[in-house]
Amino acid sequence: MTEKIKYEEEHGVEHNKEHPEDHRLEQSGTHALVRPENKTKTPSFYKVILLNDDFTPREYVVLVLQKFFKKTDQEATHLMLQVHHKGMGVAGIFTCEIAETKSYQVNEYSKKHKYPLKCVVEAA
Ligand code: TYC
Repeated sequence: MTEKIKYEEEHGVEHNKEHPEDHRLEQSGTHALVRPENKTKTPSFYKVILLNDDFTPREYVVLVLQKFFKKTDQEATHLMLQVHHKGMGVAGIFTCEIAETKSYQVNEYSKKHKYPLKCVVEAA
């Protein structure tokens, strides 16, 4: 598989049969470029954004980033400080359902611990 086709598949770009590379591949018969009539929607991605506040302890934010976003101690500390200084930061990029779930889990977990830490979801 060529880099062009790999890129197209990963980014949900339709192959252009008029393009010499795609045309050649189709003719060679080594790649099936069959597309369903009802085009399947490629998943869109969503950012889970962590917001700064003045009350949530730094250590708790680091813990949340490790627990829900599988960050290492170093990554979590770096991101927490970035959020602390800039006001917000991207904790991760996921498909819609996973992004909403992560955000909900973090917000609920923080409510339970009585901290105002908040996550929001935004299209990537
Ligand atoms: N600003 C907080 C403090 O000084 C730390 C903090 C960092 C809070 C990141 C939230 O998303 C956040 N304790």
